[in-house]
Amino acid sequence: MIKRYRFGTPIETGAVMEKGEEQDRRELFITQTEDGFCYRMSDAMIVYGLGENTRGINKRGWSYISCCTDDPRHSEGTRSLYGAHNFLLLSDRECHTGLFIDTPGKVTFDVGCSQYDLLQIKVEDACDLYVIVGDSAPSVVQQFRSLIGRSYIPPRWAFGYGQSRWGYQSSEDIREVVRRHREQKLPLDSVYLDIDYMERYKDFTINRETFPDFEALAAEMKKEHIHLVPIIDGGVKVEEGYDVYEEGVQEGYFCKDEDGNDYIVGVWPGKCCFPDMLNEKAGKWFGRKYGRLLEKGIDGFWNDMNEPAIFYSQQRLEQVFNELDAYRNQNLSIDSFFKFQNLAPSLSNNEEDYRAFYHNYRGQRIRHDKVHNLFGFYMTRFAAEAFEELEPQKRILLFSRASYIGMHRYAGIWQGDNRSWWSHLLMNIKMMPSLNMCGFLYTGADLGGFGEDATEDLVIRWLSFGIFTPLMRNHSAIGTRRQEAYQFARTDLFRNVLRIRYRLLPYLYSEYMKAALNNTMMFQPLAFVYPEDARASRIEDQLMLGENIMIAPVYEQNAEGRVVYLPERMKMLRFRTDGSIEESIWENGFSYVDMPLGEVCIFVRDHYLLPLAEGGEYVEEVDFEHLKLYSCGEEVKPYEYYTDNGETKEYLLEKHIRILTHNH
Ligand code: MIG
Repeated sequence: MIKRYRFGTPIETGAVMEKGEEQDRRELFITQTEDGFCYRMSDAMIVYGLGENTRGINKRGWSYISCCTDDPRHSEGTRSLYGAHNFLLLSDRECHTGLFIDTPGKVTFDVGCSQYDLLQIKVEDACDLYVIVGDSAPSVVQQFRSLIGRSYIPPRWAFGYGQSRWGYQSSEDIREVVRRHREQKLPLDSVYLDIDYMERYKDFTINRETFPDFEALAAEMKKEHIHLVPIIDGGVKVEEGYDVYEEGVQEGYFCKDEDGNDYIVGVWPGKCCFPDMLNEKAGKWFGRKYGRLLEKGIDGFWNDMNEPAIFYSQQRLEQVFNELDAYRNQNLSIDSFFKFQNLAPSLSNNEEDYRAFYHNYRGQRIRHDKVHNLFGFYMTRFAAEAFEELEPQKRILLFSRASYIGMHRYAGIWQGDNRSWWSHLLMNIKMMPSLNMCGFLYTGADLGGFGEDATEDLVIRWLSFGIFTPLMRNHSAIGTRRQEAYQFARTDLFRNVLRIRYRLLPYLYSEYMKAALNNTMMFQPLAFVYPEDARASRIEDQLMLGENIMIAPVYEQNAEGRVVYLPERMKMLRFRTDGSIEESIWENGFSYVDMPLGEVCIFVRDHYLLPLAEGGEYVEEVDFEHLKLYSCGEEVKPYEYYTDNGETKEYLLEKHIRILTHNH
């Protein structure tokens, strides 16, 4: 049951499909405070949700701020990442309640941080509050998901392995990446083009000096079953003669400052303007520009810097220069030194700058901070709507860095600038169910870590988890140690891990499609499947993946295995490095399981089965028809196997589901 309560007159976000009738606020079970809501949590209550965020699956004990932020330090202390996902699920034995705060501005969730038993929510602007009651946690999620609409469905090739790096400078660099994967028999389906492919970081341009043969390259790659996936940035370079800039100026498509002038910020290309992504006309115009790359044979994109990230605003830059100058002849002491030192960093993503420009949204001038969390959403939405127009029959890969709930219908997200740290591998694991609750199914983190130097063992372990995430992309920052699968000594271990992904593809794709079409989760906390098991409800480093299996990744350096909690007896499939699979039965309880580097262990639930393919070096090579079934127990639940052509948009469940029961 879903009820909507209204507080003030909120700005439309586009998050939900149908708002439903407004309810009487006096019936609300949580307390309304001066600036939000307050609720006393029972000791046993677990608070799930909040999508893209740091910390645990259980969000208790910390406070989070929904405010899309480009912050490359994802630490325990971080309160905001790139997405704003205002959904919580309060769950204990007696009740399961979902809360969705629909408002495009800032929201603070203090989940027992200030006071351990209080959930305190601060909302800056008007909002709709949706309260969802169900008889189990999954049922609340399913209702919420039906409220916000069906999740994005990518083309099937996008479930293949992708290689990315900021710093692939030329067509030759791209060819080399592909060649080395193919030579080493490391499966691969896509190579990402970071900002280096553009002419001086200008959206929708190609650097013809370094990518003279861009179209031919795309065609050649396609023959090798490789898709090129270029990046698009949120800011448009200010440059005379650059048509996107000039059209934007002429048509008034850019965000304006207080006085109605185009608002100028510094981002990648230096000075930029922000297209008014919230404005219908401007958004459509920007969206259609993606067509330029579609025409060149591109069928996938990633949208970056759309929080939107600001390195500096022109106004503040001048101020800071002046202030810096004032310190020049001072004796910098404890009072002044730190102020001085903070001046330059205060330039980036400064809150004041977000209050200094305006959108024209649904005919109204609205200050940016009031709708901040919608910028990346609408940039992505207009791109997706343009694809719908330009290529109505075809699925196009699209994912974004910034997001708000509602964007999940149009695209996926990646989890931003993590680092090559073991703790970030664990964070990646914990974030998956939270994201799924909020509708984001097509998602994954930069495998191997984006910032800092990766080590071989970290990349192998991270890939060993990444083989389960729908978006499986190895990405890293310029200047860091190279971390492609062929860069390390033990290529055979990488090959083994990547091959497992391709063997799992029929199951992963099937589970993805069912999750999208039934509004269910692909990654669930153990508690969702074993609600009666108190131990299971506290396990955060193992996940249920689809209906049939459990995973328990290794996320610590030099570990040779780990303790696994089995809520019931299961069959473990050990994928050995020689390609064979060893099967063993494990009883319920805690067990130590050996998991040497390069081996992967998957737990099949009792009375369930796991279908596996032979594998392949790219998705198209995988045989989705002839599968080998591995089952736990004699009598297994028939498996509802979803397959389709992976390209077009007829998704009907009835048509594409087949029942698998035993090997033929
Ligand atoms: O300020 O395009 O998160 O994936 O490689 C950095 C360069 C800008 C941030 C993205 C990252 C990408 C990088 N971008």
